[in-house]
Amino acid sequence: MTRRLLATVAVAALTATSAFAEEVRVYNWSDYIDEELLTKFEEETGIKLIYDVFDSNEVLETKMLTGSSGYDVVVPSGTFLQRQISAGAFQPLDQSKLSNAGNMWDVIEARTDQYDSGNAHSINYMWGTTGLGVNVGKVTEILGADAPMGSLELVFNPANMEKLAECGVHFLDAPAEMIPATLQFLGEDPDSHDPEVIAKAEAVLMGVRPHITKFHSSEYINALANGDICVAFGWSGDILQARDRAAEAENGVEIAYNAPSEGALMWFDQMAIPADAPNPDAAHKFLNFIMDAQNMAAASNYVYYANGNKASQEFLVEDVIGDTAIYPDETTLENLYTTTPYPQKVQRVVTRLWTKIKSGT
Ligand code: N2P
Repeated sequence: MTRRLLATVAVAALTATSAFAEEVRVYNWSDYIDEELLTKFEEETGIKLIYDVFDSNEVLETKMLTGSSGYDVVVPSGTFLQRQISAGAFQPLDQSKLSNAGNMWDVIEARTDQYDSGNAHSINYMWGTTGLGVNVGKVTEILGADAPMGSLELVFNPANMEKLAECGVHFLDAPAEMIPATLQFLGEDPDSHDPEVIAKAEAVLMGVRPHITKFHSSEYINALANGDICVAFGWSGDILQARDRAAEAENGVEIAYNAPSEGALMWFDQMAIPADAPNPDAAHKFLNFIMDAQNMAAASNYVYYANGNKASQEFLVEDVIGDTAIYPDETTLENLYTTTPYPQKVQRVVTRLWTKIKSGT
């Protein structure tokens, strides 16, 4: 028996008898970690880890603003984090408990500082872009060899979408990302907070609405990999995971991720500790475990997202650190935009618009 297997058995025995002295509850995005890390954390700390997943910032935000979520660590994206910090939802981190803080990457910290001043409440877990997942074979078959696979035209031009409906298209159920992308397509400021500008997204989205198979923020990984859909507007690493799942299945499906040539959203997912976390001490231990260079590299190598940990980079496989869809070069970076949180009043406009788009009426 290998050492790892022995340790796993030992942890299983501990779990069975509930012999853990304490527990920590983590709420993270789905398909966002190498699960071996969860066992490793329990082995190293003796703390029982309860790990739940979500696929929507809005769902997490409702829990954070209501309070008493019961979670010790959660992972909102930067814009949502900022709004939740203002609402008092998070506690400042105790830096004395984060001995691995020196591993973090100043370039990313400089960017996340705009959402969490001084990075006082959060650490960057992963970051990435939002764009186009395509089944190269099917899309070529349907739209021809000059299909705009790297352009927003693919999903916002009804002429294309009408044809693609035949093989299936998923959109993220994420208004704070889909509306900016629509505005970018129109040549407007994707970060506009002007209700009149935001309203312009409606006609575009309604125009393609009849051809959207589903609004969902995690099913598209398997749907793309199995060939059940041919296009997804989704998150970079998720689409790269779909690419790998298809390759592993040897089902002849070729998936590619393209950040739209018009510009793509760059987002940052931040680990933070709720103000009312039941076990903030264990939460810091979890954060510090994640901030370990090898642990963070293992996570990125598994999920194909870039991370905010400079020291992890020497442990990243070439498929990750060498892929500009994951670690963008200067030219790719120039084509990425960021957003800022909608004020409450504007948020209501966005929520109303999105409900209307989803219902299609
Ligand atoms: C992981 C999705 C994380 C990216 N499945 C969205 N912030």
